[in-house]
Amino acid sequence: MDIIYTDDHRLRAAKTELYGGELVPPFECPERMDFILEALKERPIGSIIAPNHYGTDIINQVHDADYLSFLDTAWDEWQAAGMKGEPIPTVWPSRSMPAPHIPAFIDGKIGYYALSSETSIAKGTIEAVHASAQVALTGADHIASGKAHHMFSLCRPPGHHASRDQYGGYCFINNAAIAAQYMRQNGAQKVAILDVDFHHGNGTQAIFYDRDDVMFLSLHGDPSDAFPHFLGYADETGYGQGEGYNINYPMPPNTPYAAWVEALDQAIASIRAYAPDSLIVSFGADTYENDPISFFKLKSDDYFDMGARINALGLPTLTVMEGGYAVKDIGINTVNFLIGLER
Ligand code: Q9C
Ligand code: ZN
Repeated sequence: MDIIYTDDHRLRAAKTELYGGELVPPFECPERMDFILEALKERPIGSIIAPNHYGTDIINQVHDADYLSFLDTAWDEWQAAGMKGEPIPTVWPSRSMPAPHIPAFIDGKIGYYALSSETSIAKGTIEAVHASAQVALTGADHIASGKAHHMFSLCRPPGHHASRDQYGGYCFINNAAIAAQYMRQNGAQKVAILDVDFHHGNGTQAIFYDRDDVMFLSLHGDPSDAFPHFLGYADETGYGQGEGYNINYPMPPNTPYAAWVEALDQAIASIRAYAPDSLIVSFGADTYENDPISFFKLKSDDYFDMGARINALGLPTLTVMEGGYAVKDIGINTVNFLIGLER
């Protein structure tokens, strides 16, 4: 399996994340990629290739134009307003302000376009975000064109929390969603997205909620106890045409692989019944027992089995990197998954 990767992710090097009432170094850091690259060097599974450039057409089909131009200028506008730290939202259009105008001043705009406050924007963020999107599109192209049966898009920053017009949870452009949209435009009638990151893929769910041509399935920490808290419950099953094509598997704190894999097998059975032309796996290594911000109890060897079960579907499969923060083990666990996928 070949890997799409670019060093341009390093342009995203924010200094701060709002965590536990303090500004700390971001969990979503460039070193994450170094550990994965190191593990891929020790156990090579294919070539590491640079992304192609597909422009912004597909990105514009998934995200709103005003949101994308906000991302383009947020850092500059924040600087111009004389702010000292990195852009972090402090105000939102809350339930009691239900029909918001889009404010002109950057403080208000940030609150409008952010779904959470831990993710600071920094100089270079937007460049890295667009590079990550091209990494996803390149992987989608290899699958859609039939050039490859498996591809790994080593995206950073991740994408699954980003909705049509909101960023947060370390995500800005939804890489898995644009990959799915690319596949739909290039021969696939039906695409399934299986999200195995610890966190619910709220952005991906929202983007495809009313569609039956892209099925979304997510295994994640129960949102009652885990980020993003306000989406990812089992009763969210799709809307309109999309009814029945969204499936959530929330699981409680300390879930071990033995319980997690029962949900995976159910998800796999639903994907098989849907019979998509291709599969996208939103892969996060944050289900790991030692992940610093998550609460499942998966062990390193479990990732081989996870990959092998997904491979048994026999579908052309693009794996897109999402989260995973136990930096020293994220490489081992990610490569274990990829090796499992080819078993
Ligand atoms: N107390 C991804 O894995 N904050 N994003 C968690 C925990 C946000 C995770 C706070 C976590 C976002 C792509
Ligand atoms: Zn995650």
